[in-house]
Amino acid sequence: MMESERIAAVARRFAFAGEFASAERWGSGHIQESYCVACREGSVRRRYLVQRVNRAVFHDVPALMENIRRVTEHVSQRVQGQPDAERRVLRLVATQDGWLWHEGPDGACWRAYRMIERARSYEAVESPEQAFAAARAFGEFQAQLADLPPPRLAETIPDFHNTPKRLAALEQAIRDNVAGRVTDAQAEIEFALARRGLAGVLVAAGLPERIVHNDTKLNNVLFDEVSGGALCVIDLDTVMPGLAPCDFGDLVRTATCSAAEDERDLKKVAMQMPLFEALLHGYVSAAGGFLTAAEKPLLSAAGKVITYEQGIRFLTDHLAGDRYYRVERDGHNLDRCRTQFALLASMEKQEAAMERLVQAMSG
Ligand code: GN1
Ligand code: MG
Repeated sequence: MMESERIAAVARRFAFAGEFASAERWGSGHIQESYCVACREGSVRRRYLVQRVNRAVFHDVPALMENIRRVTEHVSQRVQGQPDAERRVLRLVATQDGWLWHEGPDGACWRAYRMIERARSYEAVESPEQAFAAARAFGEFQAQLADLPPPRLAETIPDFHNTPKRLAALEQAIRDNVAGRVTDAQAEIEFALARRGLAGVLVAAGLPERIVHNDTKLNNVLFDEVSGGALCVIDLDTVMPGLAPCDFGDLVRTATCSAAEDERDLKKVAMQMPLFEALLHGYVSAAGGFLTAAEKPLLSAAGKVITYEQGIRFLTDHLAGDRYYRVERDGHNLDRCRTQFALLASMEKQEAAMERLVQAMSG
């Protein structure tokens, strides 16, 4: 079956308004497979985001979808009454039979969201104002979920930001050397192992558990195409119990650097202090009210830890033969790892300045 026919068949299972018109590949995620589906009803055209859930990564689809249902319904109540409320949260669309996902005959699981129109995301940050807005959006998201009623959300990927376990997985991948790539990645392996001390900085700090997003890449914020303001955060697959500084750290990783995550020219990779400052102020403007005295000081180290962890994850996947992240070229995960480690080295050089900003803000 042609891809478009396959997506059309999936789309027809969902309670979309109108007739299927077209489908195209969408977005730049490394894990899920996304399509933009357009439907037509008379002269009205509506678009939906249809995603195939990667079951190799998300083992418990019912638990994943129940998390997302609870989170989106809760945030939707919280934004009610705000201008443009329907564009401030993702909303699932159920199947014709009322299910939150559709399982195809081939075992593939699909889900659908309403498309948030006149909105876009960015792969690289364009201004301090944008960094501020992205960080504020993730801080607001944490604040909106602070009073989510029990039960505890499911852990869709256990130990997701458990950096010591990520390090242990790297060490295992080095021992297994299944793809025979260890020799060529020696420099990166040494870089990683020389910084083992970073792994425990967040997880061993005794921080409170909160509901966090866990994948706060800059490209997981939607901005209004006209005003440029942040509308909402997307990619809710890893929203689960976790640590607030991890969310801030992943923002620092992705929004202080204007080079792409897989940039091969490492000279372009640097942590830019004005962007760090904008992120810090944006995040604290929304989250400052609930962050504790244990969490706040860790905002200076969070970027380093998460950048380190992400470098380790890319390196591990490279050594394992590219089984987790989607790759588009040979050595893609190694390139991504190098970018992370170059960014981490840049953060190490600017550590004292980052600490000063955080102290000034907490004091
Ligand atoms: C993956 O799917 P995407 O691109 O939003 C990954 C994140 C990584 C990120 C690195 C479930 O996110 O944890 O930080 O790639 N998501 C999962 O770009 O592993
Ligand atoms: Mg994403």
